[in-house]
Amino acid sequence: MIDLYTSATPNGWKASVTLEEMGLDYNVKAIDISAGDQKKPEFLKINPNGRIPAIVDHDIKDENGNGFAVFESGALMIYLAEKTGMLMPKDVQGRSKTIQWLMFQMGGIGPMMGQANVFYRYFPEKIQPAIDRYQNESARLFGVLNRQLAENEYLAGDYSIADIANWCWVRTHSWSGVDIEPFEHLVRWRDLIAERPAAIAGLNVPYNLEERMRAQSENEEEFKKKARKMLVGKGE
Ligand SMILES: N[C@@H](CCC(=O)N[C@@H](CS)C(=O)NCC(=O)O)C(=O)O
Repeated sequence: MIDLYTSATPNGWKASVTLEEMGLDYNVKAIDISAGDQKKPEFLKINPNGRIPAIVDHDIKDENGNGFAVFESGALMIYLAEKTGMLMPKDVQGRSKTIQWLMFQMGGIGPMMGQANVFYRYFPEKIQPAIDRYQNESARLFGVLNRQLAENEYLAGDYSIADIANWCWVRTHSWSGVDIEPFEHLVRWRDLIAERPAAIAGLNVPYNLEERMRAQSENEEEFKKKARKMLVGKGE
């Protein structure tokens, strides 16, 4: 059995959508990142970086006889793909293509959209050059995905962990203030994956997303305050 430590964020959904797609049994351990659960000593033993997501695979023991822990969402997805033989080709080139588009998300889409969220959404001071920089870079990266998807149904051959990783972020584009309507192939792909039962199920981990969105829009200021507190240690 696998324990999944997660929150309702794009990086968290990457793990839950992957587990759902693979049909693996897993226990959800909700981590309240605004309360700082991810910095507690017991969680740092699982993820020394103090962030979600992380998994502990109790089917495999580490050198101390504990379940095997995996942190960093991209590494976690590769681990699960290799464990199950699903969602990543086994031949060297196919595997490399999948990992290339996965790393594109890890090193590009995630950090750029993440920083766009910080400067556009969470910081009270509106630093326009920083907002422009991260939104423009996110849009440029969307253009790269769009060009790849113009010629390919999915990013790297068949549907894979690379699609899941990018999709979990791209679908939140409006939170980062970046429009995807100009990218018609990206919109097609976004809508295609959104219909997958496992994608829908994964987005509802650790709790019902629609209910959360409703609560969040009613309390947007409260939500932003918590996010600022997490980012800079104070919420005002
Ligand atoms: N590179 C990491 C990033 C993980 C990450 O930034 N997680 C965020 C949520 S999306 C988090 O745990 N934030 C809490 C914090 O910054 O303390 C990964 O892909 O796993």
